[in-house]
Amino acid sequence: TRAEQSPTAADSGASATQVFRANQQYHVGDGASPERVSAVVKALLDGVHETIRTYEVTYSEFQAAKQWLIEVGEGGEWPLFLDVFVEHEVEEVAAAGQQGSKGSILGPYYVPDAVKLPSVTSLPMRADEQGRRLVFAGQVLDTGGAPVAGAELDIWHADHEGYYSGFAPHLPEGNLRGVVVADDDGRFEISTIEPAPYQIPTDGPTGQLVQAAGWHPWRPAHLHLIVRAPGYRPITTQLYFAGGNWLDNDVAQATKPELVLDPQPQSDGTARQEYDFVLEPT
Ligand code: MBD
Ligand code: FE
Repeated sequence: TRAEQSPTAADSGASATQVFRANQQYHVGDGASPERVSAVVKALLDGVHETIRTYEVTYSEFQAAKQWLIEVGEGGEWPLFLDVFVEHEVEEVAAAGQQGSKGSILGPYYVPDAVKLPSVTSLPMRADEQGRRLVFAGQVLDTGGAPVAGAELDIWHADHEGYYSGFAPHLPEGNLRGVVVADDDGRFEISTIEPAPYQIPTDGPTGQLVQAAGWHPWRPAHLHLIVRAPGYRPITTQLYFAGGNWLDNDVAQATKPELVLDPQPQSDGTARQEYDFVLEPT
């Protein structure tokens, strides 16, 4: 059961922080003038000050908040916390004016350099991988309707218990992750399993905050994808499942109506979903 083999928050937090550090080249102050740093940080602090006045925040609450912030860092949960509670807004701002398929947030559990796979393929999975079989097939097109030959679909998702390989120690490396290379017509057909909803670990500071506030810790089941090809803006997105739990109250507020799949049961016991992606030239 989940409780018996549940990876700790510290396990996934440490891995998420390590992966972020290994893959990001950003540094404090990058890309921003002093005027912009000042304006943005001042607005943020004004919000904090306003909240303190409005709610007459006490010294003990202030010190508890300080303690919590220290624990988020020590537990490696900044990628988790920020991607759950903040990234959706950054994505919405970035998406304004973009053409092509809808995007969504990246989240903390992307691992680059997954195994490359042919256009008709299965994702790497355990021999006894649980979950309904899903065949996800379609075509990558450009905004003019032309196929994008050789487009890459970098796909990753949680398993039947909501755990991600690379962040839960009991899962094999690379499980349910792959870079699928579309054929000359931009077509692909990916066999995998349907993931379960994702729960923020309850034993870490982010989970403790969620609990203390009486919120729920769930994201609806989802597939993650980055669809990319040279000369096009990569699309980072997530796809959800019609009728699934938490679809209408994702803790990360990252669902969009265009991103909901409804796989249809087939005679061979799999469920099949067709979905095309549209890339915008850069
Ligand atoms: C996830 O699986 C996820 O996709 C996001 C955005 C945040 C936390 C966990
Ligand atoms: Fe996810």
